[in-house]
Amino acid sequence: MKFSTTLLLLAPAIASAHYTFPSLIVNGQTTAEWQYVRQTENYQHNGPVTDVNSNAIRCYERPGRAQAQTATVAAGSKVGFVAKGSIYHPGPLQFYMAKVPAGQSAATWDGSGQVWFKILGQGPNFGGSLTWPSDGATRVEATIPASLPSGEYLFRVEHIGLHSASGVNGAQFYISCGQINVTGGGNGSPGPLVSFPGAYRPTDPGIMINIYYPVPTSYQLPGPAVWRG
Ligand SMILES: *[C@@H]1O[C@H](CO)[C@@H](O)[C@H](O)[C@H]1NC(C)=O
Ligand SMILES: [Cu+2]
Repeated sequence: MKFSTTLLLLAPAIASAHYTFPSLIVNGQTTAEWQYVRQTENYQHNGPVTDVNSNAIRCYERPGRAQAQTATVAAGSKVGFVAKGSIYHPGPLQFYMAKVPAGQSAATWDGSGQVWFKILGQGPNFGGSLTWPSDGATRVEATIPASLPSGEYLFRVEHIGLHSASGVNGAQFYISCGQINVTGGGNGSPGPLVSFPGAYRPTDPGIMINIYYPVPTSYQLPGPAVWRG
């Protein structure tokens, strides 16, 4: 990986600080680590996914992990994740969901296929150098759309560290999938639907980008438009 001298000077000491999303926050309560969240491969080293074409880009699950439980949440309520280590790197925060197919369960379904829709996408604030709403956050949350049909879902958080993203596979993806059972939902039709891997390309303008020089004046979130319910 090549870095420009300018980039290194502007962004010192950024390589080692990583983070995970181990706990779901339901009804304002922080739950135990990996209780409702599928344990990720990086649960000890905290390192990111960098290959958007790998299966790890979906839920970053650790092979052989213990099965997680499924949390009950009301449609229209907020569900969040603890960011352990805090969101140290600059970049966008996104939440996706996927409905568990009939006959399967959130506990065991693998989340494959064109099944994922986005419920939140947070880009930067412009003016001077870019700042991001999730900078330094220790918890992040999204509202489950009130019109979302009831049922079991995977609930995926994604933060993309863009501090060294000017080359292919330089962006750092921090990901977790929670297991939730939505109650009191509506008759909405979530979309557009995408697959993981598949939703992103390494060269997407929101993934391969130098955020330091020249400072961008616009930013395109990777993936589909947000479904607003
Ligand atoms: C999900 O909620 C429904 C409605 O309350 C319930 O019948 C079902 O057993 C729940 N499933 C899980 C896995 O919690
Ligand atoms: Cu890091």
